[in-house]
Amino acid sequence: MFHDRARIHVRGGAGGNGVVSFRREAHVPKGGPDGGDGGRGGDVVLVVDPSLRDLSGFRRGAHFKAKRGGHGQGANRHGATPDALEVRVPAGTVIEDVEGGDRWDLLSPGERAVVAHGGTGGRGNKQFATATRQSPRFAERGLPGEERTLELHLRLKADAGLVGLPNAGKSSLLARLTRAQPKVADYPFTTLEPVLGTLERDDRQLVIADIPGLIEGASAGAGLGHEFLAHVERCRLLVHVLDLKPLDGSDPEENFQTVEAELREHGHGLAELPRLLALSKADLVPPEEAAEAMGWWRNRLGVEVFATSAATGDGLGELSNAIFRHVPEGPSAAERVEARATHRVYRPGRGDAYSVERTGPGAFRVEGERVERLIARHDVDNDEALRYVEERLRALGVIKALESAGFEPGDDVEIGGILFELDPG
Ligand SMILES: Nc1nc2c(ncn2[C@@H]2O[C@H](COP(=O)(O)OP(=O)(O)OP(=O)(O)O)[C@@H](O)[C@H]2O)c(=O)[nH]1
Ligand SMILES: [Mg+2]
Repeated sequence: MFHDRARIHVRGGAGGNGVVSFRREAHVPKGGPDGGDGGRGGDVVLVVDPSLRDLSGFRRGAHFKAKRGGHGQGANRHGATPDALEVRVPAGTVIEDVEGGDRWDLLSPGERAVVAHGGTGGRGNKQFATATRQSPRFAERGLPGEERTLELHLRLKADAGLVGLPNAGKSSLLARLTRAQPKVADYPFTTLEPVLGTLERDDRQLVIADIPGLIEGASAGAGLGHEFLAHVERCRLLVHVLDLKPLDGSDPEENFQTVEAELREHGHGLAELPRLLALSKADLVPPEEAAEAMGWWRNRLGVEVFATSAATGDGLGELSNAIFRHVPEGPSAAERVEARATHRVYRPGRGDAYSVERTGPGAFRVEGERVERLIARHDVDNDEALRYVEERLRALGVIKALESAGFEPGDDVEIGGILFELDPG
């Protein structure tokens, strides 16, 4: 069984807390603040491991949690930041955070993506000392790490893809051309998952993908067509496998059109990929008929055409030479482009923006990432911490915004689920 999908949960480690501490020395009755900062939480990182072939190593709904940062300590000792938690995935894994909109595409061995950042550590009380607040009795808490649900899927890394209708003889060709052993049978939809095989020559290896049969409507999702078509997107060459004389009496020309139409409909450049045409099961027709068909298709398409038989091996040497000729050496254009693009596509709005809303008489709510982070970091039951929070809110313009919304000192304010009485001095 080939697993090309998985869903996992990842969570960065929480940041360590800053600490409240004061220097203690003999002869010094009360030293200054010396509470160290908390360390950052560990990241969760996905790394390409070339020894992995598919996503079968992931249990259903597996969770990956990185370690939390160490807490700060007295004497200005900062908490440690743990190593990232590395999760290994095969090359060609596409990672999507459907909710957040982020997407990473991991192609080559060793490539990495930080999918969940650890939370930042809290600052120790030393950092809050000012001329007017020489002995701060508060410190920041570390922030929770990023948390996401990720959909993983595998895009096959094949150089050439065998495409065609069900029963055309694709798997039989792959089995003869390579050492792969796909299932072959005389009914349609024998192949339900793509199978890869390696075409070998002294100096070069190419990966060939046997794609499950495409049917009319595949580009609109029929018969899992979407997914199969997505698999061939990264191929550099398509070998269209066409039954010379289908047993069901269907017309090869119509069959050819059906498959090509689906490739066009799917988009993503599939229709523009170079093509070879492999007329299959040539042993079932007289040699003259096979030769004639070859000439006819060659004229019509202007591409290289081969009459092949997986039964006798006829035409296979020529076909495999042509595959080598038509697949350029070196990484594919798609790979080069994708490798350069940073894998982050979209980040939901973040930062300093906030909104103020009146939720009832003498009650307000403030929303905004930066403001919520501020509250998460501080214990508002600690008077000194609360006073510090008020200072920051004033500096960020939040107090002004509250006042314009009708706020009066002593009113209730809710930020990030925490309700407190705000009485800025
Ligand atoms: N005589 C003859 N029969 C062949 C040849 N190639 C394939 N067949 C037969 O055609 C049938 C379909 O072959 P497959 O290789 O399973 O076809 P496929 O295109 O992979 O089909 P799906 O996986 O269903 O899409 C099987 O019964 C094969 O034995 C050939 O070269 N000569
Ligand atoms: Mg097959």
